[in-house]
Amino acid sequence: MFRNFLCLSTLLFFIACTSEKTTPVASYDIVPMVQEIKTTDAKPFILNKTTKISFPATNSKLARSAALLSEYIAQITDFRLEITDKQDIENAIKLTIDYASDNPEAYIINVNSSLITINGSTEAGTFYGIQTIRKSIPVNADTEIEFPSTEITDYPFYAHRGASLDVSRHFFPIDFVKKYIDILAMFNINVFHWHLTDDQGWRIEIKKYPKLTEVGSKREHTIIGRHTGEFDNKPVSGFYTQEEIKDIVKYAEERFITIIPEIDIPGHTLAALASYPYLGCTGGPYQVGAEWGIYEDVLCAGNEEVFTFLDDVMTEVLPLFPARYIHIGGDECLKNRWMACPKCQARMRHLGLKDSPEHPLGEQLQSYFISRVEKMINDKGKSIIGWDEILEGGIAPNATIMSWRGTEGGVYAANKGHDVIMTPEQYVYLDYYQSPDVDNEPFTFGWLTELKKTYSFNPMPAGLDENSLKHILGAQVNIWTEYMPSGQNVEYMLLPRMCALAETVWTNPERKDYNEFVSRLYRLSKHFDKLEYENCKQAYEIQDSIVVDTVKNEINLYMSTFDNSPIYYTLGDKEPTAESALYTYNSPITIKSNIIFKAVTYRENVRGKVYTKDFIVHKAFAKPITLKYEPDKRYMFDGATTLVNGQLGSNASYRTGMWLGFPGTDFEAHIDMKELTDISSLDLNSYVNTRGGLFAPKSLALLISADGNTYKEVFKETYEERTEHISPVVITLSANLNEAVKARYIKVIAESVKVLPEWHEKKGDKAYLMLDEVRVY
Ligand code: TNX
Repeated sequence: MFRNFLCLSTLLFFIACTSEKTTPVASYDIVPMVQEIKTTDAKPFILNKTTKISFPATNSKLARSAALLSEYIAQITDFRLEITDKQDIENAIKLTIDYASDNPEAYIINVNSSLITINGSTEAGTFYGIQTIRKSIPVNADTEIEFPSTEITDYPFYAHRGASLDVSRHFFPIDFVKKYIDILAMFNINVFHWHLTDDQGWRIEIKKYPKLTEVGSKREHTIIGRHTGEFDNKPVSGFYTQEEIKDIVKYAEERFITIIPEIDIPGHTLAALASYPYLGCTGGPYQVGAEWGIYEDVLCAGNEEVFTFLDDVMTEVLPLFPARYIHIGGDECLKNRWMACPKCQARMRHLGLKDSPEHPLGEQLQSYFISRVEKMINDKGKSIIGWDEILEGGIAPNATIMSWRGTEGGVYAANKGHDVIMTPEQYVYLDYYQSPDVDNEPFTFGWLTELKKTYSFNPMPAGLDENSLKHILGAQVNIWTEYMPSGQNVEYMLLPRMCALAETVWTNPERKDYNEFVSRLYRLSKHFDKLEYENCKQAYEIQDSIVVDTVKNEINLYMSTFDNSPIYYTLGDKEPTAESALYTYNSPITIKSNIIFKAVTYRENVRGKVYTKDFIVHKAFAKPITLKYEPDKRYMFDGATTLVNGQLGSNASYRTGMWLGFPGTDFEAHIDMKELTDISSLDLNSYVNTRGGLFAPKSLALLISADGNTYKEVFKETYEERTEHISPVVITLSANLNEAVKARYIKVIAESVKVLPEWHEKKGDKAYLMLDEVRVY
C-alpha cells in the first residue's frame, strides 16, 4: 500500500511538472542576421495580452507602424495588442526615432523587464526593428512570450535592397501585389521594382492612350511549356488603374518600400504596338505576344510620334510614383526592323552615325533612343535606370545600370562613374529552378539556382577600383512570371531565395555563413507556413555531392543536411525509414553497380522528402572521357564526366546540369575503357527541341581502337533529315553491333546539322546538339 502511494505521488508530481506551462521564448536568430547583439541574463520582458504598443502622438508614421506591429503579432498569436500614444508607460513596446546614426535606416532595440524599445534613426529604421521583433516571435506562442533581455544594434549594408515582379507575362490582382509587398517588408527590402509593361501585356492605365489597356492588356491564349508550338485556351488580361496604382504606392510607402515602375522600351513593346501600330517600323498589324522570348517588332526609332507618345506616357506615369527613378528597360532590343526601316535609316543618316566594329549602327541608334528618353525624364525631374544593354552604343549620361547578364556590365558602368544595381541572372533570377529534382518542381524555362547559389552572391565583384565601390547601390532579386500564372507560384519561387538576397544586402558580408543562415531560415519557414506563404523546403532536405572518380571508375555520393540531421538510406529501391542504414556524414557511398538509391532525413520527428537517385552503371561508367569540341560555356556544367556519371538528364529541362550542349559543332567523345572490353552496343540520349534550335544528330558512329591511335569504325548510321518542327522530345540513338568487338579505346561521333535549316524561322543560326550519357554495354 505504502509503495502504491509512493508510485501514485510520483506520478502526480510528474503530471504536475509536465503540464506546467513554459512560456515560449523569442529568438533573435532571424534573417537578415542582425549586425550586433548583446543578450544578457537580466530579467526578460514578458509580452502578454495586456502589453501595449506606444508611439509618439505627433508621429503619424510611427502610429501606423504601431498598428502594423499589433497586426503582425496577431498573425502569429491569438491576440491583438492595443496601441497608445502614452509615453510614460511600462509593459509596452515603445516606438521612437531618437537613435543618432549616420545610417537613415538604422535602429537599436533594448529589451528589459519593463519595456521593449525600438528606436530608429528614422521611421524606416524603427520599422526594420519592428520586423526583427515580429520575426523573433516563436510560432507556438499563444498567451505569453518571453523576450530575453538584449541590446540589438542594426543597420543595412546596402541602400538598394530590391525585388521585382513582372505583372506583364501574367497579371496579378491588387491583393496579391500587396501580399508580395508584405513579404518583402518582412525582410527589410526597400525597393519594389514593378515591371508593368512587356510584349505580353500593358498593365498600367494611360488616359491619353486608352487602347494600351483596351487592347494591350489582353491576350487570347499563352504558349504551353517551352517552344512547343501549342497554346492553351486561357485568356489573360488585367491592368491597374491610376487610382489603384496610387493605392498600392501608398501601401508600399507605409512599409517603407519605394516602388520603381518599369516601362520597358524600345524592345519588349509588342503590347503597345498592338494597341497603336503606328509606333512600329512596319506599321503592323501586331498582336499582343502569346509566346515567350524576344520579338523583332520594337518601337520605331525614326518616327517622331514615338517620342511624343513616350513623353505623354511619362507625363502620366511619373507623378504616380514618388520614387526618384523610373526604369526604362532597354533590354533585348533586336535591331532587324530598324536596319530595314526607311525612317530609322534617315535618322541614322541625319545623326551622322558611322558603323564601327565596337559600336554597330543599331547599337548607336539604341543609344540615341535611350539618351533622348533619359533627357525627357531628367527634364521632368527624375532619373533613369536601364538594363545593361543600354551600355551598348554608348551609355546615357546620367543612367543607373541594372546589371543582369552577369556583373561585368555593372563593373564597367561603375568604373565609368555610373550607379549600379546588381541583378546577375545566374544568382538572383528567381524564375529558375531551385531544386535539382526538376521532375517534381513547377515547370520553369530552365537553369538551376539553388538557395546556396543565391546566398553566395557578392554584389561587389572583383575588378572594381576604390572609387567605383560606392557606385554599387545594392542588389535585387527578379521575378519573371512566364511560368508563374498564380500568386502561389510567385511565392514559391520567391521564398526562400529572396531571404538569401535580403541577408546579402543587409548583413556585413564577413558575417555570412550558409549553414547557419539555413538554420535561421528553417525557423522562419514556420512563420511562412503560419502566414500561408508558399515556400520551397528544398534547402532543409538532403543535399548531395556526386564525385565521379575516373581513376577508380566509381562514383562517390556524399550527403548532408544543414544541421547534420540523421540520414537513413537504402540501396535497392526500398523506401528508407528510421530503421534503414544510418549514413555517416562525410564518408561517401561508393557506387559501382546499378542502384536505385533512396535516402531520407528526420528532423523534429518529421520525415523529410525522399531523395532518389537512379544510377545506371554501364561499361563507360566513370571512365576517363575527353571531348574534341567544347560545349557552349552555359551548357558545359561539370564538363565531359557528365556523360559517364550514370545519371540520365531529365525530360523536364536540359538546362540544369545533366545535359551538355554543343553549339554548331559535331560531338566527338574519346573514352578510355581502361582495359580491353567487349562492346556490343551503345546508347546516347539527345534532347530535341526544334523550335528552340536543338536538333538531333545527323548521324552516329562508333570507332574502336586498341592503342588510342588507330581507330576502326564499327558502326555508323545516318538519320533522315528533319523537314518540319516536332514537339520537344528526348530520343535515344543506339548503335547495336551484329557481333561484339573488343576495344580499349572508343570514339563516339555524332554529327550535327550545325546550322538551322532553310525551313526554320531562325534559319542560319547555330543548331545545338544537347546530349547526355554515353552508355556502353
Ligand atoms: C530576360 S532580364 C529578360 C526578361 C525575361 C527573363 C527570363 C531582362 C532584362 N530581360 O524579359 O523575362 O530573361 O528569365
